[in-house]
Amino acid sequence: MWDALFTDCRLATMAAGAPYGAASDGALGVAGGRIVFAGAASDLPDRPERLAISVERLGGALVTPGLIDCHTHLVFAGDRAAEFEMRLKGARYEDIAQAGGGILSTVNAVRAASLDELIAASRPRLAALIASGATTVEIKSGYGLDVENELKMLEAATRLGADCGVRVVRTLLGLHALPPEFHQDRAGYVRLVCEVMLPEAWRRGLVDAVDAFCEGIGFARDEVAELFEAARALGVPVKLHAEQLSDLGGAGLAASYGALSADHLEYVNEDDVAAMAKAGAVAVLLPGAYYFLGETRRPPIALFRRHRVAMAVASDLNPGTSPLCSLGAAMNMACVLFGLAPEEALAGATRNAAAALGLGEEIGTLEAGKAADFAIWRVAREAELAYWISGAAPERVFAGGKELRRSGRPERKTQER
Ligand code: DI6
Ligand code: FE
Repeated sequence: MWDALFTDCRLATMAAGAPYGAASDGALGVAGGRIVFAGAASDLPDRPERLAISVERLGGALVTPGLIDCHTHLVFAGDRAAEFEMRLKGARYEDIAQAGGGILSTVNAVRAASLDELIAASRPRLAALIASGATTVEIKSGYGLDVENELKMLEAATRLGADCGVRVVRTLLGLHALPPEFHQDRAGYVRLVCEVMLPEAWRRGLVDAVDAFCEGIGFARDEVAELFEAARALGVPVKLHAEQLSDLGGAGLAASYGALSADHLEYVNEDDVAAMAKAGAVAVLLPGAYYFLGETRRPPIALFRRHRVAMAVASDLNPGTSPLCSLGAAMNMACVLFGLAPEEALAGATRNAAAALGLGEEIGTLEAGKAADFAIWRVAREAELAYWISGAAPERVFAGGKELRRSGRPERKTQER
């Protein structure tokens, strides 16, 4: 017997092929935390009551894969509202960074926080993402910038995932900014990240991928290449913040290392888009940062489509450039600001986001064999998921077949037969 069977619903399976991969009179079967059936109710092998312990009719609701936020910096302490005020008065993000503010002000707050304080400060942000429908969230380090504090951030991310019952994918972002103590010694810091920070995080099982900020105010291509060599030697997957504010050829470099994704990409050139297509790297679009920084140059969506580069959409949740705790809002911005179709935005927050995390076999679509991560939405049209500026609210969210408790609403008892 299956554990649960949901019927009388529309399934947006998001399996590759038709938009939404929709089944209108759908059914979703779950057993042992995995999907055992996803398709038309007429294809069920037996009568519902004979198949599952619990059978629920969903009254025509829409069921989608659990959303996947494949790019966040949600573990941090403090905030950057003062910097926001400075920018509104005309200061540029890059100038604030160069004057020692920006990322480094969050580094000071993170270093001063204990592990428990960091977890407590970050938990509401993860809870908000879950309330927006997320069942998998990637979290980057990058505000510790020394071995002890980067490990503390990765530990906080690990604990948050376990506490909240969602899958958390941890990315080491040691090359996010140059810490003040290495001001005269860039090469020394890059060496520390490659030779100590990454191997130590990997040895402790605290890291799933590595990332770097390849930018004029971040790190150069050759410094990133050094990190990617170290990651390759250990077998750690790589991804890259590339071409957010200028074109340094980061996306091409990432592609040459078989990166899972290149992220931002406002300034990417066509050769590098072609290289990404060849490498199968996902283009992760981060409209929250584009919006919050008041950028005007959009990522080249038409080129991604033409070269068949898969596009993901993520929140980039961080205190400096994207204080955004809703994946639905990021989907809305991807449509309004970048011109994605609503089904592209949903694919970007499900199937393509899974690929950007190297988890395409495990999550991202409603298909038999995958984890039973899904969300139920009381909407009449699929496009509504990208329509609300603040994001649509899922009625219920399941991760690994278990219903997640959401703030303000007691856990719902499943109807037993
Ligand atoms: N790009 C971003 O948009 C964030 N990090 C990065 O590499 C910004 C991080 C911050 O300003 O705190
Ligand atoms: Fe980012």
